[in-house]
Amino acid sequence: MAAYLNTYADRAKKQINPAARDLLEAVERKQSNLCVSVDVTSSKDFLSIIDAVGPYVSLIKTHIDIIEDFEPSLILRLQELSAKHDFLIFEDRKFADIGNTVALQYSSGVHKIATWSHITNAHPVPGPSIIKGLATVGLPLRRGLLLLAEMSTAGALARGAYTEDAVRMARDARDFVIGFIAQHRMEGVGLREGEKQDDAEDYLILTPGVGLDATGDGLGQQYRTPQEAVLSSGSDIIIVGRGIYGNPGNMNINEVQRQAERYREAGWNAYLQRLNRREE
Ligand code: S5P
Repeated sequence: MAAYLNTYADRAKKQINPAARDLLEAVERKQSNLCVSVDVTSSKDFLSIIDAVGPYVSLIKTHIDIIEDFEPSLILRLQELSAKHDFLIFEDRKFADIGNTVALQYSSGVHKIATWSHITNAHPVPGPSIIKGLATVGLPLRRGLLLLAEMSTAGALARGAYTEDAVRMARDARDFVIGFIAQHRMEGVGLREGEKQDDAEDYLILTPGVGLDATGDGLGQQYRTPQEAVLSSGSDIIIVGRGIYGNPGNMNINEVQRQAERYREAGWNAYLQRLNRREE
């Protein structure tokens, strides 16, 4: 049986990367495979959304560079909320440059991402050196990296041979690469000639493009339901943004909380169904 079909708790025990282990433990503790993507531009909205959805998530995803009134103290507030609600932090930086540059972007500048973000992600487009560069900064801090193996947008170029190469790059860097941003599982993908799938391989699949009420956003985004992502495609964590907070200009925080609860339940039920199906 593929390792990903085990419970989150069992899978946590077998992870060699501390961020992957901590994430799976938080998922199990909170009974939540929901990651909320907080794509808003004011610190106030950012913190109020996170405080509202905090009880229902195991992971908060940020785009810290879109905050217009960013100050380093925002990171302290974010860390306080992470401790208060028991979630990990994922800065969705999508690094895509040469090893030396990404190491600087990860460690330095005003945001100093590596100092506070447990997990970050990178496009595999530059080749294995991007992982090497990020690992020089992230590994000593016990961080984990996700590779973008696929994207949720219409016409995405990350498919076929590109996706296969991304998985091979991950297999060559098991200590740091904890999984993929993807729409499907990656077991059996990108095997080299004569190579057999390792049954113990257990990458985390984090899936954006999840929504219960919309099928797209008019700008290329494509949504599937939590059920489709977790049960049909084997995703481990659903990433939901606007499905939860709608239009930030016109936000009712009680409704944001209600939606987070709704998505948590949908994601968790799909996971329970996946476990049950395994026993049938
Ligand atoms: O393929 C992808 C990869 C990512 S990380 N498609 C995505 O949508 N994302 C991110 O997920 C995107 O940058 C955004 O922050 C979030 C989806 O937001 P939503 O509002 O469409 O749910």
